Formats: sequence, C-alpha cells, structure tokens
Amino acid sequence: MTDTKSEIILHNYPQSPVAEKARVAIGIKGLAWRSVEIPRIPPKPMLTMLTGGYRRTPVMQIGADIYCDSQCIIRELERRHPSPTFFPTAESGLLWCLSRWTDGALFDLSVKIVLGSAGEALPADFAEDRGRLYLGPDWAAGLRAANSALPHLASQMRAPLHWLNEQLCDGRRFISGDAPAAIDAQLFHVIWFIRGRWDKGPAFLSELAEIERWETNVAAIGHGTMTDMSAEDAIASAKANDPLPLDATDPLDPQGLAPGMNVTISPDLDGGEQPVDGTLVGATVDTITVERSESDVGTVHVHFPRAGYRVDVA
Ligand SMILES: N[C@@H](CCC(=O)N[C@@H](CS)C(=O)NCC(=O)O)C(=O)O
Repeated sequence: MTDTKSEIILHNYPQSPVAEKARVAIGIKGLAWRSVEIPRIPPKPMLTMLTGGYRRTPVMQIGADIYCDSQCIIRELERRHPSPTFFPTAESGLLWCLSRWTDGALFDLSVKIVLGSAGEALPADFAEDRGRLYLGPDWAAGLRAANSALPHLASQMRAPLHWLNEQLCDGRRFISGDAPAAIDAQLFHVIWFIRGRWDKGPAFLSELAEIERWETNVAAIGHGTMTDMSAEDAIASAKANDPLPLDATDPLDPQGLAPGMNVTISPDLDGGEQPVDGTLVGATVDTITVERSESDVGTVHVHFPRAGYRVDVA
C-alpha cells in the first residue's frame, strides 16, 4: 500500500465558498492534494464517520487526523508546510483577527444576500438545510427578511469592500503586500461567492476596480495539484494510519480542559448541528482535539478551532 500518512485530503464540493478558501490556501502553498467530493446536503455518512458528526464543508484529513473548519485547516497547513508562509508580513496576529471578520460577519452577510436574493428559486431541501444552518430556527422568516432587506444588506457589504479597495490602491498584488497571505484566501471566498451566486454580484463588484484586479491575482494562484479520491479510500487512509502524537495541555485553560476529559464540541451558534463528542487529547489557546474510535475508521483525532466553537465537559 502507498504511504498515505502525509497525504492532504480535502472533503469538499466544487460550489462551496468555504472550500474555495481552503483550495486557494493550498494553492498558496503549492501543494498536491486529494479531493473527496461530499454531498451538498446531509446525510453525509462517509464524512461524519470521520468527523464524529461535524457536517460542514470543508474538512481536511491527513491520515488519521481530521481538521474541521477552515481556520483549523489553515493553521495546520502552516504548521506542516511553513514555506511559503501564510503570514509574509510581521502582522500575523492582526491578520488572524481580520479573518474572524471575513469568516464571520462578512461571510454571514454574503450568505444572507445570496440566499435572500435567490428567494423562491432555492430548491426546498436546500433552503431548509441552509436556512436552518445560517438563519436559525425561524429560518423561513429569516429568508423573507433577507429578501426584503437586500438594498440594506448590499450597503453593509459595500462600505468595507470600499475600504479594502482603498487598501489595494497602491498597486500591491495582495492584501498585505506583494506576496499572498492566508487573508487573501479568507477574503477571496466571500467575493467569489457573491460574484458567482448573487445575480447582481458582478454589477455590484464592478465599481471596485482594485478588488477586481486583486481577484485576478488570487485566481491566478490556482489550487495546487488536485487528484480525485473516493470516500472509501479516505476512510481506508484513516484506518491505516495512527493520529499524530499530541502534547498540548494548557495549565491556564479558562475551562480547565485536560487530557482524558469527555467533551462535546459544537459551533458557537445555533445552526441545529450535531455536536461531536470524544476524549480530549489536546487543548491549546487556539485548537481543541478529541480522540474517537469507530470500527470502520479506527482511532482518529478530530481537531477544531477554539475561537468560534463551544466545548462542554460531559
Ligand atoms: N466556520 C466554518 C464554516 C463552514 C461552512 O459554513 N461551510 C458551508 C459551505 S460553504 C457549509 O458547511 N454548508 C453546509 C454544507 O456544506 O453542508 C469554516 O470556516 O470552515
């Protein structure tokens, strides 16, 4: 059997903007990777077998290590493949903070614009799934509210995009200078989404000449070298490999998290998602890792970001 222990596997589907963020990030590093195409709507049994229930897109797998959420994926890519760096300036802290906005408020706004503008054209099962995920239990009212507030939502998107357009006015190729950074992928996915999936997106973006120039530069980075993989082969890779050993404890952890505790992890918002449970094997300021064992996948370590996720001790 070929050595699969360091092969990068991305569980994703082509239309997913957050997966596009991860694909561009892999492109910045110039890496080879395997793509497992997952369903757009649950059930996703082959994915949740690996993650323990997490259903969002994308998920990165390397052997028996499963990285949930693009924040975790970017951090791990930087750790394993430090060159070229995702942080080419001396501002990594600021850029991580900025990414909380691109991935949080800005992405949420783009989702409201895209779902709200699609209105009745959204297939019922997709509207129900994404409505509940992004707009909460009263998602049908949320979709109607987004639809009637489109001009307002567009104005909320327009102001910060003008600031970013201004940032690019000195001719720099990327957000933080001439070398691409993680923040380029983290912003690009939102622009890619509104350009591709909002009928008024291209017209809306057309006044932002510097952003359009930057988009061309980011698109030219590409996605690294991708080859397809089946979900069965990804599961076989998890089973054939051991998770990386971890030594990640933090005596100052505000929740007192320590190895051996049984915990559940869920996104810190009401998306109606299934929490993931497992035995804690690592908790740092920015990552939490649980160990899980199942007959089909063997023992895996499932990693989540701390920022944006809730950890409950069982
Ligand atoms: N915070 C997550 C957000 C992921 C997310 O919301 N992804 C969307 C796809 S773009 C999703 O999961 N949609 C539902 C699905 O694919 O089942 C991350 O950064 O990875």
